[in-house]
Amino acid sequence: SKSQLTYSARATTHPNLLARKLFQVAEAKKSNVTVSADVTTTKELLDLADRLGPYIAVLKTHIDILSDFGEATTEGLKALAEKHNFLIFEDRKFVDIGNTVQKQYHGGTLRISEWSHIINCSILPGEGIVEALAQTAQAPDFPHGSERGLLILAEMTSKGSLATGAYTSASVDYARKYPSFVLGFVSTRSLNEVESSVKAASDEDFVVFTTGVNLSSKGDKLGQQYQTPQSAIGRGADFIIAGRGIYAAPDPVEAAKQYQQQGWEAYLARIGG
Ligand code: 6AU
Repeated sequence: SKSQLTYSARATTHPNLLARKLFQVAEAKKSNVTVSADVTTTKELLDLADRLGPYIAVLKTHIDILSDFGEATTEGLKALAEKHNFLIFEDRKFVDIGNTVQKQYHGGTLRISEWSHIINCSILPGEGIVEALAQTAQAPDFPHGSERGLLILAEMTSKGSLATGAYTSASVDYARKYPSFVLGFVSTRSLNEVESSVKAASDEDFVVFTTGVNLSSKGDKLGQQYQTPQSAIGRGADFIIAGRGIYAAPDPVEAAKQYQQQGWEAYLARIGG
């Protein structure tokens, strides 16, 4: 497993170009925090991105919950990602046949492929969804090819999640089959021990994003289940995702700094620093 290595070591050797960038950003900013900016207007989203930008590695959006999505949203996000050196992760959770997800990802109302570095999908439809999204992002005429990557939603944090067992192990299989596009997983732990029918490449280094991270709550009334930054990183997370723990805190900037510090200390402890 590569989880004992520093982010900068992983940045130099990683087979995936966007993963290299992600690790470089984390190292430069000393942050493994992804903020889940689940607000519902462009103004709130861009305000949060600008205020929290210095303390985060990734900004995660649910772009379809905005009541006023438009050109100003995506232009604003792109400019702030440049200004603060963070990556954008649209949490669209694609889950359909290949022909449909290609149209949802590229073009359409949301034009996700134009502005989002990272996307995620469920593998419920089978391998074809990964193949279809990779085909779009890696087409010869697609302009941002080296800056696009996919996280496979291999597990979920909600109570009673069905993303377990054979589903999780197929997630690992597909990640291994499309290593130039799949960055890694959204999962609650490292998946190194999960059995897979596909052999691991010698330079394999999937990136683990763990969500459901919150310092002040154990869960919500709709089945969300939380853990702390320390526990997530102890279980193998490389990046921690926090939503309400940060944006709904009395002072979101202070909260972002606190998650940044705790996430970084847990990472340093893991690499033996
Ligand atoms: O910290 P919260 O509970 O306010 O927000 C958690 C965020 C939300 C969810 O849509 C998302 O993380 N999420 C995901 C993702 C990122 O794919 C998977 C999952 O299993 N649980 C989860 O909460 O934006």
